[in-house]
Amino acid sequence: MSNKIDEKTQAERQEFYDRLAPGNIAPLWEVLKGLMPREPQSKAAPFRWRYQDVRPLLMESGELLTAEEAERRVLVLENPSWPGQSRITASLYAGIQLILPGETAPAHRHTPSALRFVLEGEQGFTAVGGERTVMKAGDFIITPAWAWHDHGNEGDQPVTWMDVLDLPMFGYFETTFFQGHNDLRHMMSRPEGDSLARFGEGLLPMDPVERYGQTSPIFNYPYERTREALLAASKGADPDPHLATTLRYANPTDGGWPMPTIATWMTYLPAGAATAPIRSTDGVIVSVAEGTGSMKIGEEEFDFREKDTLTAPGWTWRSFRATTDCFLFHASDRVVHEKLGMYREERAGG
Ligand code: 1HN
Repeated sequence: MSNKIDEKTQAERQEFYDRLAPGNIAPLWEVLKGLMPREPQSKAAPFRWRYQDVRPLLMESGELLTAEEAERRVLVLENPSWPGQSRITASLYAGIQLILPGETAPAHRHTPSALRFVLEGEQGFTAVGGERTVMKAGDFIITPAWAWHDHGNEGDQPVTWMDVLDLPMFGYFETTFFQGHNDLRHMMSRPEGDSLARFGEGLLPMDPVERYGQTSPIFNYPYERTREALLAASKGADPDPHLATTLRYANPTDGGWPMPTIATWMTYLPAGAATAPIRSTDGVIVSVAEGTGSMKIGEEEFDFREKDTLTAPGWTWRSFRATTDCFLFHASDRVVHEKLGMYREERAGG
């Protein structure tokens, strides 16, 4: 189709379109290029939230209302491109949650899944589907879809963590269900550590156990173990140019990702090291478990330190540079891209 059209033709076409619109009909050829770009053009913006900026605001919110009043006292990390939409990437929600000493975030359940990446505190706990786990900095904890859960703090220091939920996905599909529990805390049916003992030791129960469908039966992947594994793995092989030493979290029953909608992995990058640029279709969230350094996202460079959160849009080059030893937790919707045949990545240089 020629791009040069005269005014008369344009007017004729417009007149035609105007007659289509009232019947909720539209010409594809006017929108085709927008529907089918040559490659993904994420509307998301790259961004970094410094924990030193977020923390004082979070503590201030702790003086304004209780965890119980708030249901969940969270400051949402909003992608600059989507104010008010509770999205950090196109398909994921993230926020920073605070539980003060003695508080409880009341029991409820919902069809979206959640992960917690713990930032601060030693004596916070989360209870999921009848089992409790202590929350320690760097732990990756899962709340499966439709599992009852509540959180508490039995120490004398604040407890904080990053929440990531697949809420925008559920919003898109219009499939969100939510239910409050009658009690502040739901009933425990297993001792602490039960899941890790049964599923997290390279052993599995003899009879298959269907606990949470497509979600890993391990619901706390402790940082201590992840960190140790990464350090040991870094000694056994040269770092990958793009991934350095990266291990992905896994569901021990099938080897797949631990959650049906959110992929998670951790990268170890020693002081002075850097990675070559990589881009992938998934928009990525990074939480800095340890270390200082910088992340280049597209043309922008963000320095970071411990507990900062960063986000990189899909199909945007990203790379790291470590000033001190870095442990970088990642979360994205890559698992969904893989299942739906949408996942692509590209690696440069190296
Ligand atoms: C939620 O249930 C939690 O359980 C955290 O801690 C954040 C954000 C939106 C909707 C539900 C939680 C949430 C949430």
